[in-house]
Amino acid sequence: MDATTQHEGDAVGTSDALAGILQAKAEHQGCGTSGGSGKASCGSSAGQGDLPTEIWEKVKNHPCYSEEAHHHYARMHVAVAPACNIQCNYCNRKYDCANESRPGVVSEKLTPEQAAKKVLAVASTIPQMTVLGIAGPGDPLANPEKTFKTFELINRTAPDIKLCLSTNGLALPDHVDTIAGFNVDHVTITINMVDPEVGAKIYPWVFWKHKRYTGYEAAKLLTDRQLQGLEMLTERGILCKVNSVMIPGINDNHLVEVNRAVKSRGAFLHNIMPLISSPEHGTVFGLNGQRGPTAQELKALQDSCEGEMNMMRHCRQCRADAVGLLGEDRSAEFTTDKIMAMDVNYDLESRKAYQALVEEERVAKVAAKQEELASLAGEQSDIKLLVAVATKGSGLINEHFGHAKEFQVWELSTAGAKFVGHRRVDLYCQGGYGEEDSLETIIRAINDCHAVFVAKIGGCPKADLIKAGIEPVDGFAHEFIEKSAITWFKDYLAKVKSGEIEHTQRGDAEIRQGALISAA
Ligand code: CLF
Ligand code: SF4
Repeated sequence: MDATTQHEGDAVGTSDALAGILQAKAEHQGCGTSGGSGKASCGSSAGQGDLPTEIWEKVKNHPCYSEEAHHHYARMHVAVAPACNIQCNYCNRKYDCANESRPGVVSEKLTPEQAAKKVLAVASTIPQMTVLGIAGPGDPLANPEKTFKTFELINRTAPDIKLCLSTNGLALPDHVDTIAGFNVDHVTITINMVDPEVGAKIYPWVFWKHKRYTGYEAAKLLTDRQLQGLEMLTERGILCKVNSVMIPGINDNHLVEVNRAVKSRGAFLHNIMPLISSPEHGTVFGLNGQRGPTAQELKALQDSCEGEMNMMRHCRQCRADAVGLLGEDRSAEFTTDKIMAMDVNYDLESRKAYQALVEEERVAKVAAKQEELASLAGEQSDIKLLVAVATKGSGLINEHFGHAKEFQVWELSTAGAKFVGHRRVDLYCQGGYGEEDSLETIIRAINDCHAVFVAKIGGCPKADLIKAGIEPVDGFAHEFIEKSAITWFKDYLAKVKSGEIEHTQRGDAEIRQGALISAA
C-alpha cells in the first residue's frame, strides 16, 4: 500500500522558495491578537503556561493540540466518512483524504456501529487513548449522518473520550450547531489559501448545493465558507486548528497571509504540513512533478508564522483509521475482524488510574527539564542547532537507532530545547542486519542535525554518522529528552568556547515522500 521512494525533484539546499519565505518572515511583524478562544497561546511545551484553565482542560491530553501531550497520549480515527465534496490536486480518491493523511494509504471503512465498538476496544487496550477523531477517508461533513451517528454512539458509551473532527470546511457553516450540540471541542479545517487566484491552482472543482463549481468561482466559494465556518466555531468556544498544505511555488509565500487571516478569526493552532507528492500516488501534483518542500523550507515558514498562535510541528499526517501515539500506528491490531471477535471491557476507573500515572511521569519530566534549564541560565551564545532523537514516547530517549521509524527533531539554544518536528525514515535494522540503503536515507533525513540521541546503536551506523558529521549520542539511554539534550548542549558550548571543536552550520534535509506504513 505504500510508496517509499524519495521524490527526485527535491532540492537540498537554499532555494527560491526558501528565500521567499525568509523575505515574508522579515515582513511579518508578529501576530495579531486572535479573537474567541484563540486569544491565548497554544498548549505550550511546558504545561499550562498562560492558558486559561478552561482552555488548558481542553488541550492538556489532546495529542494534536498540545505538543507536550503528544509524547504521552494517543488518538484514534474511525474511517466512517467515504464521500468528499471537493477535489484537491494533491488527492487521489483511491486513497484517504490527504488533508490529514499521507497520500497512498487506504483505510478500512466502518459503519457507525462498528466504529463505536472499535473505540471501546481501543480504549480498553490503550488507556492513554483520549481522543477520537473523524478525518475521512473523505470529508466528515460530506457524510454528516455517519459522522454524527458515530459521535452520538461514542458520547453515550465512552463519555470520557474527546471528540475531534477534521474537514475541508465547505459544508462547515451548515453543521456548526450540530457540532456544538455533540460537545465536539476540537475542529480542524484545512485552509490552503484565502485568495481564490491561488485556490484555483489547488482545487479544480467543488460541489455545493447540487452544483459543480470550477476555477476561481469554486475557490472563492470554498474560502468564504471556510472562513465563515471558522468564525462560527470560535464564537461558540470550539477550539479550531487550521491545517495548510505547503505547496512550493503555489501557496508557500501566501501561507503567511493565511496565517494572519485564520489568527484574526480565532484559530487556536496552525499546522503547516509538507506536500507529499509522488507520481505513483496518481494525483495531479504527483503526475505533473510538483515537488514538496525541503525540511529547511518547511521550518522557515513555520518559524515565520510563529507568534501568539502557536504552530503545530508534531503532525504525522496520519491515516483515517490511525490508532496510537502520533508517531506509531497500531491500526493493524484493530481490524474489523479482530474487533468483532474482541471481548471488550471498558473500565473507566482503570483508564483514569493509568492516566494518573501518566500525569506523574509528565510532572517528573517537566521538573527535570526545569532543573537543567536553570543550569543553562547565564550562558551567552548565539548558537542554535538541531538534534535528532530516537524515542518510543513518554518523552524518553528509549529507542534503538536501528528500530527507529522516525526521529524527533529538537532545536537547542541557550533558551533551552524546543521540539520543531520529526522525520520519518526507513528502518535501518532489517531482520538483524543493518540496511545500507536505509542508512543513506536516514542520514539525508537528519542531515540538518548536529547529533542523534539513541538508546543504543551499532558500530557500523555509528561510524557512518560520524563521517556525515552527525554525532551519535548513546550516553543518555532511557533518560528524559529535554534534560539530556540541554546537558549535551552545555557540553557542546563548553567545547566550542575552549576551542576543542568548531561550530559549523549543517545543510538541509529531506522530507521523506511516500505513505505512512503500518507498523505491523
Ligand atoms: Fe485526528 Fe486531527 Fe483530531 Fe488529531 S490527527 S482529527 S486533530 S485527533 Fe493530528 Fe494526525 Fe496531524 Fe491530524 S497528527 S494528521 S493533526
Ligand atoms: Fe481528497 Fe480530502 Fe481534498 Fe476531499 S478534501 S479531495 S478527500 S484531500
